[in-house]
Amino acid sequence: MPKIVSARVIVASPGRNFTTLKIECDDGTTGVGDATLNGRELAVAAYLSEHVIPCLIGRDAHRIEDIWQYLYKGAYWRRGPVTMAAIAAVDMALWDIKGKIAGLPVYQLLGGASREGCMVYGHANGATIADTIEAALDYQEQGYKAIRLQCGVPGMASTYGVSQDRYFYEPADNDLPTENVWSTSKYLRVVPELFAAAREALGWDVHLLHDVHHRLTPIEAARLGKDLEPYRPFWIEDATPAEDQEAFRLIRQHTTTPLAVGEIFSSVWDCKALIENRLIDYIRATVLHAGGITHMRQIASLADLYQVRTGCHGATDLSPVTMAAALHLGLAIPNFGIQEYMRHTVETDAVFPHAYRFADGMLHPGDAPGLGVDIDEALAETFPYARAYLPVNRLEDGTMWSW
Ligand code: GCO
Ligand code: MG
Repeated sequence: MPKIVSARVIVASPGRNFTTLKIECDDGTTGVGDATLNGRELAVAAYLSEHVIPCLIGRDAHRIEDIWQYLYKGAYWRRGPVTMAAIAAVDMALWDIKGKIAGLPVYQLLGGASREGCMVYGHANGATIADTIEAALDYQEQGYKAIRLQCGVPGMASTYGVSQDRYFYEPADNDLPTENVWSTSKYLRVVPELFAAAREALGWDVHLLHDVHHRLTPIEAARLGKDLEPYRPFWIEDATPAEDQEAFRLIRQHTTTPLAVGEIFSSVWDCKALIENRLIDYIRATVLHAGGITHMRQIASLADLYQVRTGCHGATDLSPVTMAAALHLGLAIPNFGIQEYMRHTVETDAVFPHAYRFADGMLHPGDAPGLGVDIDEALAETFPYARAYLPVNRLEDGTMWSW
């Protein structure tokens, strides 16, 4: 058996902050896992170092399911983003180790490829509709089959999803939270105009997506879904905050626009009612924030029973380790839908050399044994952690709102 002899947490900021776990076995095999929780990176690092790593030493690295159950049930305090990101990092690292020992890419261990690659969506954004369309045309040119559209809202200084940089989007931008201002009525006017312009410019062969980022009430979300129907969006995402799961029934009653939810979910229990009641079409939970490959596979299996497909979160605050793990799972499961792909910076890619590659609008995890991704620890050390928060959001009268 490959015995776990050491594990360490690496917190580094190559372009943005990442928390990474590296596990080492007595035969010298190593595995990596991503434990990044945006704006709360050190909480997971401490959870791993203080409370998880001591329990791992001496265990058989092959017993992935048993270790998962040990960490989940053994903590007594179940679920939550910090706990589940920590368990996820261990889980990813153990799958990586198993694959390396077997000499197989992880997707082979999960049943083998069910498709040629994982369709991804790119991110087109701009201060104006015209800028966003220009960016979207660029993605179309590069072969993307699916594009997320976000644009600035006239009369508002900043909008979720709209970046300063043409290629890279990074909302965690300050060592104390930036304050944004939000107006639902201004926003609801601009999105249908954006989609109309996009269909005009891009045609009908490309999938178009949009992220509402938890900002609408159920009836406002129903209105947006209805207004976008003529443009056949692939989905609208996080239309209303998903703690209120019943709210999705109301949205459903009014629109056939597909609904995607779940990037902040931490376990199958967050997904269960939405899936079983057929209130959503795509589940966006990830291998990182929802307990690793082992648990995400369970979520996908439940979803498959109800014809719900995956559309896993893949923003830049999920490291290339998560992207690799998501692609192995996405390639293997029967009900893969789409994978978010927000490109990492050059610095991030250099610190995390990886085998996954983009071609024809799809990402493929590659055929390196294990996850096919590593961390260059010496290079990581040259990018020290610096506290960075996501913004907060207020209505125009100062009321706190969802960012
Ligand atoms: C997405 C997400 C991100 C999040 C970010 C928070 O759909 O990609 O909404 O942009 O805001 O991951 O850490
Ligand atoms: Mg989102």
